[in-house]
Amino acid sequence: MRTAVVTGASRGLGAAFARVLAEEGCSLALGARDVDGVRAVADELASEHVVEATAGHLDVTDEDSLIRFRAEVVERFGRVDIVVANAGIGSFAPIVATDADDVRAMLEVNVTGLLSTLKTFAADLLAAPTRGMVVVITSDVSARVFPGGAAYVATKHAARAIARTFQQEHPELRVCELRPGATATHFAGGSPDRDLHGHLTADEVAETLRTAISLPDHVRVEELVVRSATQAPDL
Ligand code: NJP
Repeated sequence: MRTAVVTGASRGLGAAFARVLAEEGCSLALGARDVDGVRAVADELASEHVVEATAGHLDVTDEDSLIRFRAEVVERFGRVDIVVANAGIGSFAPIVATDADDVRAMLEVNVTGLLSTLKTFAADLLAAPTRGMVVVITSDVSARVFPGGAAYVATKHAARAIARTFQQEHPELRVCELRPGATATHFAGGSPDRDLHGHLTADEVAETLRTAISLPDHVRVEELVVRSATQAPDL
């Protein structure tokens, strides 16, 4: 039974990815800063899908927090086969209205936090009995730009570069960049209950993860892009 780690699993896409992983029979190790929230997700999935699920405090901007979380996971399950690096934040403004604190916060979570997550779990993924897999949740904007998104877009371009570099540094692993379009979650002050025009649901995005984790070990799904059909196509 594979063990899957999901960062930022207390709600939104992270919780939806955890559901798909549970449905595919993975043991779950879920982390987020909202411990009550992430425990509720783990408890619900464990009872619904008869999988083992653990949840703990995790702040990806704090390397000690990652090290503690990783130690708990390894003690409980003894292996890590899949890491879904999902934790991320976003705030949006035209460049002339940029708030430096917002930029620093995004860089801390979306870039430094991602690097630290990969660093923390690299050895476990390389030692996994299956071919270790990393799924990096970037964005459909990881390879394009739009007005008002400069800082967030820059962090997701960086995340795409980090995912690709990690793959080159570890060709024995499978790195998948999952690029969601606008999705109805709490992201950037949004709401999962919003009118879905132009938005996907978190469950719709998470379905694409099922493909990547269900294919045999020798198949590497390198990139998944998913957008609402009502969103303008990327030309
Ligand atoms: O957002 P939200 P999503 N350490 O706000 C966690 C990308 N994306 O699910 O720590 C650890 O509902 C936070 O947990 P907590 C986006 O860039 C989204 O939509 O308890 N965890 C929560 O569980 C991001 O990478 C859209 O506050 C931290 C989760 O992250 C990913 O999808 C479009 C953390 C965020 O849940 C998931 O975002 C797109 C930290 N320091 C890309 N800081 C979209 N929704 O439209 C935050 O292109 N978290």
